[in-house]
This record gives sequence, C-alpha cells and structure tokens, in this order.
Amino acid sequence: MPIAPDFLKSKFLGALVGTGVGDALGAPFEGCFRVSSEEIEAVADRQEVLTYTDDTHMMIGVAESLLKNHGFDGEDMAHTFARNFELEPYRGYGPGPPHIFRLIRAGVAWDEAGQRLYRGGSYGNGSAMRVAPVGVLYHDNPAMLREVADKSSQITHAHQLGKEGAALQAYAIALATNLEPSSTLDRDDFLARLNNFMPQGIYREKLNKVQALLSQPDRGKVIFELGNGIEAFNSVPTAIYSFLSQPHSFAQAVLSAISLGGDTDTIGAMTGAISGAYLGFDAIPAKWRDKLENRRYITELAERLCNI
Ligand code: F2R
Ligand code: MG
Ligand code: MG
Repeated sequence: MPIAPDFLKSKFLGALVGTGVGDALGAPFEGCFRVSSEEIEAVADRQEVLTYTDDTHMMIGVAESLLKNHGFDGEDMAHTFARNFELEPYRGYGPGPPHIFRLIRAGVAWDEAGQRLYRGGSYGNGSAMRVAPVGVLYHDNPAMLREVADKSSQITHAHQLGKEGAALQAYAIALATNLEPSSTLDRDDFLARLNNFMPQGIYREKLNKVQALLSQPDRGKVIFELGNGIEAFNSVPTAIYSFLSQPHSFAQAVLSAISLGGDTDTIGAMTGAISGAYLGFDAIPAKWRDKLENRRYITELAERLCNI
C-alpha cells in the first residue's frame, strides 16, 4: 500500500525537522561520556530556543541546492555549503569542511576539493548527518539515492567510507519513509534490506551486530560494538540501532541515541531523521519542534521537496 500523500508530506517534514531536533537536543552534550535522558530533557526544557549546529545547517544547504536545481548539481551544492558557512561560521563545523570551502571558493572543482583532505578524503560523519533531504527525495528510487548520496558526499567527504556512510543513512531514511508505522516493525527485514544495499565491509559487519544488540540491555556493549564517534562508521550504524531500539517513539529513540554520549548532536540528528521519516512530523513532541530554531524555514524546505 503506498503512503497517503498527506502522510508522505508529514514524513518529509519529520525527517528534516527530526534532524534539527535531534541535533539541537544533543548539541549541549557533544563529547560527553554518557548522559541520562532526564538530563537531556531538563536542559532542553530550560532553553527558549533549541539551537542547531553544523549538522542541520548543512542539511539545509543540501535541501536548498536540491530544490534550486530540481536535483543534484555538484557545483551549486558546493557553493551553497560555502556560502552558508561564510554567513554562519559559528555552527560548530568539523575541522575539514571549512578547508574544503576555501578550496571551492578558490576555484577548485566540487568533485576534486574533497580528495585533498586527509588520506583519500574524509570518512567523518559530516556527509551522513546532512543527508536527510536525499533520503526523502529519492525514497522510491534506490539507484538515484545512492548516486546522489555518493556525489553529495564527494564534495566534502570523498573517502569511500564517508560516501558509504552517507548512502547507508540516506537509505535508512528512505526505507523508513516507505513504511507505514505499525505496532510490528519487522526489524530483521529492515536490517536485511540495509545489508543488501551495502558492499562487504565495516558497515555490513556492524549491521550484522545490531540484531543481537537489540535483545540485550548493556548500553556499554552498544558503544563498544557500534561506536559513538565522529567517524561515519562509528555513528551511522549507532543511529540505525537507536531508531530500531525504539521504533514507535521519536522521543525515546532520540533520547536513547544521545544518552550514549560521544558525538551526541550527530547521532541524535541521524536518529531523529530516521525516526521522523518513519513516524511523521506529529510524532515529534510539540515542546521540542515548536522551539526549534528556524523551524518554519525547515518545514518549508521539506514541503517544497515533497512537491518536486
Ligand atoms: N566539530 C564538531 N564538534 C567539535 C566541537 C564543536 C563545539 N561544540 C563547537 O561549538 O565549536 N562537530 C561536527 O563535526 C562532526 C562532523 O565532522 P566532519 O564534517 O565529518 O569533519 P571532518 O574533518 O571531515 O572529519 C572529522 C574527523 O574524522 C577524522 N577523519 C576523517 N577522515 C579521516 C581520514 N581519512 N584519516 C584520518 N582521520 C580522519 C579526523 O579526526 C577528522 O577531524 C560532527 O560531529 C559535527 O557535529
Ligand atoms: Mg554538529
Ligand atoms: Mg557532532
């Protein structure tokens, strides 16, 4: 059964606003060891505005460029990232992207600049954390999704593991978009589809561990096996695990992801994107979504993406 048009729009909104809410809730704890759900909620309750970081700022750039070009244009997306960074450099960007933006502004081609960073490009989670617009826009076209996830990553995260991380996160969002939320999400099937989408390697190895981790309570083991770090392979599988551990509650999934510590804003953002895409906008608690900085603009981007 195809998703009803109004609910599909709600899922687009859920993925983009979910990114922002997860990012903003996790941001105060980035780099912390472990943190309780009560503390995360208490800090959010005290804030008048839930302020987002580079994760959402770059996600907005992806959406803006896809909308402007009715699809992917590498040169435009690279300059959109650079322009947005120049306007708001205080968003807590990772070390690599600002260097790439300078190269882009100096005239280096969009698909060349990312290869000049680290050895073989970056495998940080920066291209996966921003990929929600690609996941929803190409939710019914896995081949295009892979191509656009790959090329959008190439701009800043040219390492194969960076690109695979972005594709895996985008595909998790697409699968979630395609599913009617039910009381019995088939987690084995969800994981099997993700597994089939990925080549052999570290992502498959980690996805293979998720099912066993879901049936045991030791959160330390989750961090040990999947990671909670800044590398794409140490955070995308963790976000997928966090969604599958609490598929019927946006709040519980995101709080559980952030409570693992480490790269909390990013794992929160990626979990929020998958959960929002599955459950839809209304499942995001109003007390959070209403306080999200720039919410109107983010919802407008999501609505326009849905109309493409
Ligand atoms: N930057 C941060 N957090 C720092 C503190 C922010 C603070 N709260 C503030 O407000 O100032 N968070 C953001 O950065 C992460 C995304 O990073 P991104 O965009 O992937 O950056 P980069 O530099 O490409 O990669 C990150 C690190 O990964 C390692 N690495 C990557 N590729 C490597 C390679 N080929 N070889 C060796 N190491 C590699 C490096 O250590 C990179 O610095 C998100 O958490 C976002 O929230
Ligand atoms: Mg961030
Ligand atoms: Mg982060």
